[in-house]
Amino acid sequence: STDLATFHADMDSCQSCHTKPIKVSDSETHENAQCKSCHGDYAELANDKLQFDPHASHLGDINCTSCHKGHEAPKFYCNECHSFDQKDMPFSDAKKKQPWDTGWDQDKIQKAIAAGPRESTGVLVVGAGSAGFNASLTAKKAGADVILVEKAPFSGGNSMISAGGINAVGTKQQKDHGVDDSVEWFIEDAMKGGRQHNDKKLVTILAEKSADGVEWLESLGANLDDLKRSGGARVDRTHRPHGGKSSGPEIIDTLRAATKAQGIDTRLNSRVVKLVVNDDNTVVGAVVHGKHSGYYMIGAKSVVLATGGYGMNKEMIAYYRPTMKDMTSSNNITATGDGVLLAKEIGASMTDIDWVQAHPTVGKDSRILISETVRGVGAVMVNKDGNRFISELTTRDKASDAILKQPDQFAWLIFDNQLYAKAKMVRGYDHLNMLYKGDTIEKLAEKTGMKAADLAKTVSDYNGYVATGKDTAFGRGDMPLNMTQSPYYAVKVAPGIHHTMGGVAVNTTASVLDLQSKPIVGLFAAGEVTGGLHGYNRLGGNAIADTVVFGRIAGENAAKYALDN
Ligand code: MEZ
Repeated sequence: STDLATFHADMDSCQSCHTKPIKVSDSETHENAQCKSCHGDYAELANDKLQFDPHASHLGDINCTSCHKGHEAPKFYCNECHSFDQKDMPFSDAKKKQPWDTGWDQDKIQKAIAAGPRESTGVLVVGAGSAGFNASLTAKKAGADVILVEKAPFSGGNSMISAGGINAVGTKQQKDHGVDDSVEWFIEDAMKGGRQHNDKKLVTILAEKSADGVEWLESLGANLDDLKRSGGARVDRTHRPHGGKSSGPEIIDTLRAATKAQGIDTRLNSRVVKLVVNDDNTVVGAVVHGKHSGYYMIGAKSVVLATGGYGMNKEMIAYYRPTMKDMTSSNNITATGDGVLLAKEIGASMTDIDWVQAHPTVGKDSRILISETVRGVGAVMVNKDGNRFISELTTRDKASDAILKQPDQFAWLIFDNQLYAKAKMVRGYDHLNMLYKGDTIEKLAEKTGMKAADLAKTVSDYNGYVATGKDTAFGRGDMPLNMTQSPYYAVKVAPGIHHTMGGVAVNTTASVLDLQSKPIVGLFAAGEVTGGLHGYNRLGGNAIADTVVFGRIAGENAAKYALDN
């Protein structure tokens, strides 16, 4: 046999990968270190002979054992969104089951509770995406002991695959770019985008603390120098890494490294399966299922839920938002709503739980998000005939609704070579064979099936609006590029599930509320698992801002509670 384990054992016994005696931690830390010590890190493994380099991907620096399995066939994580084994259509659907989609052994959970805590900590953070990392780092800085657990074999959550950036007002970047903005405008834009259903107190905190959030990420080493406009924002306030890099891996790699540098006990392959409460419903810990360690209880003074949304939980989507049950999802496979289910079980209240955002531009029949950045940088959106039908910079709910009213319910994003040169992520879509290309507008129409005369008129009209600075057809506010430089490109898009706005009810201290709107003592939450901040529709760039601002607030208050009790 040539499986990885046999191959390595033949070379140098089981100790090629394992300690002696063999003791595998849930994070497979020793094994991953062994992989890198022999094979080098991802930068060293980069192989420019491959069209796609899985070791230099937009996932950042994830564990080797996320894909490579010693004793079984590899499971390539990239194939959760792409299908690199298929030539024609390199996309997967969103319906696959993951190991954590199975039921849990209630007997073993009860036994773990009866046995009492196997260990104790001040703060237990559940979910290692941006909110969880920010909560952990802040709690640790405040002096609390922290354990961070993540069910997946890699950290990063949905934030890791986010592409757009983080919204903030009053930053140095806005000053340097001469952007006039205010906290009031930020609040008004978010409230308008959320159809005035947002919790204004939460929105105000987000706006007021957003610049501090960007500075904090920069202090940890993230680059967020670039600025762009997102849908529903009146000015450029979405902060991104310079050079067109996706913001998710930049932020997550930074947070992951900071967490490691702080020595925070981070456990992968470790799923929280139950919150444990005492007789007065105070949270006193959680039962964890570890891949190698089985069921055990961690006693904790406070718990922070940072488990993300439920955009990849088909049953929850079908239950809460039946009209979207057959839609694809741009989400990471980890977004299965665990926190909502865990909190509900102990009596937490939910806010706007049935509000789910469809992102208007997910690659048609794929799981690949065509970032709002592409429109922000200048792409134009047309229907199957080649006609515009809405401002490209409107909010996502409106854009998605408008696409679904077009013939065949899809749209094209069109752009020229100027945009291709400017927005690095577009080259990624090209590598994935998602782009149609024509040397002239007529050729592009021919390739895509659009009506040549309609498309030519659309482009000519649009170039006129760019020249006068006024879009008299649909009132688009910002038109950074005209469409004059060959070749021309198009990518086919349709709405897909992107963000679950609803979730556990929280107050301004990130405490989870019960059905009487009283804090559940010892329980905090931050990020997409919560509801209220975004109302009925989130603005692009406000999710990462949420995870940073409220992740930090949750971490601070969870630490304070842990240290005081
Ligand atoms: O915040 C987001 O969801 C975002 C900016 C997404 C995107 O289109 O890139």
